[in-house]
Amino acid sequence: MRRAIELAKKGEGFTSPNPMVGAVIVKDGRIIGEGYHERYGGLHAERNALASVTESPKGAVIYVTLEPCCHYGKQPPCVDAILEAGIARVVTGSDDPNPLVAGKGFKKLIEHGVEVTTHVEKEACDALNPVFFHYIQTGLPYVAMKYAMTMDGKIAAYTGQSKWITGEEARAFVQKLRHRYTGIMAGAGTVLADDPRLTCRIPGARQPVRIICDTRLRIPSDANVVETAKEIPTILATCQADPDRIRPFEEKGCQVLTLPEEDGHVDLRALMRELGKRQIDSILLEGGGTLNWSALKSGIVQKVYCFTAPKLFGGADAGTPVEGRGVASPGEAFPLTHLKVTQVGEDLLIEGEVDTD
Ligand code: AOF
Ligand code: ZN
Repeated sequence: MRRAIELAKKGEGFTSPNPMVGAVIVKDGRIIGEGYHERYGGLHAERNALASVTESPKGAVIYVTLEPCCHYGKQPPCVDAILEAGIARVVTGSDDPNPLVAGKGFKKLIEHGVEVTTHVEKEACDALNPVFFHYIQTGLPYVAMKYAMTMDGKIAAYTGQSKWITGEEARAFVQKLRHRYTGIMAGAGTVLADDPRLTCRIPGARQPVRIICDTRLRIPSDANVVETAKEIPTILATCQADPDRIRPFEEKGCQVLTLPEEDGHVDLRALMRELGKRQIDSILLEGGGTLNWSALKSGIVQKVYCFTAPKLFGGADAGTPVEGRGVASPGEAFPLTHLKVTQVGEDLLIEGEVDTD
């Protein structure tokens, strides 16, 4: 199963909105086939593993990180392929919450006399697909808030300068995140201040869809994200409905979503529903303090990546990662769980999950 997990990871960034899945076929204690889900719409892990066998898989065991599917989607059911191959035993890690599968895969295998063992290395298998599990159950994107700050909690000096807070390795790690997440979201303030491209600069990587929250449509129509919208999709989320204001952006290839207003900003829950409908299953939120607060308060954030640089800026007016009004007392804090701390070059990365219950 650990080998199947390694294989699954090779699909990272290419399978969304479907899961990363790996499979290994074992006969008489030897691996006779391996496969993983390589890209969205392509063969499932199980069928790739069966296609690679070096000898007959009759009577063999298949280890799969996710419950095999039993429905016709872009691909025919894996359960049928497993039965046709004469596999004797199926060992799985995660259950599939997809309503089209959800236990029906196991049921069909058992009905046909296949031995089924579930929840092997379940935690490690589940850790492959938090995005898929969230998206398939809610229809909403999985949102991860990412920021880089100093040890005194500043995301810029008092002049607004922020290049650079973290070192090269941490910045390279962020590039990997941009490959992994389907969308990347920032606010108008970031576009006005830095005119970023918000692209992934790893060769051969997938480019995230860019989502800019701009309540009043303040960004200039010659901003980098607008000028390149024909090559890399750019979605502008705004409360502005005036067609004359929207037209220049649409002419340059941007998709403009006019949404209701909530507390003076774009209604982020409405935006998430629209993005979910467009198959955007995950978003890396690289916002400033205002957008980060709105996102947190509206309950759309699932995860936080906090890069902490070993330096101090000071300054009462220097920006911080989450601003807005904040909570009135420590008891009202947004708690984070499942903490993970790693050193990335000279910086620390603290990851946590937002407790949404
Ligand atoms: C995958 N890859 O390796 C496995 C999946 O439209 P389809 O036919 O590609 O089906 C997608 C569903 O199949 C997906 O939501 C999940 O429930 C199940 N398993 N999907 O893309 C795989 N094993
Ligand atoms: Zn399948």
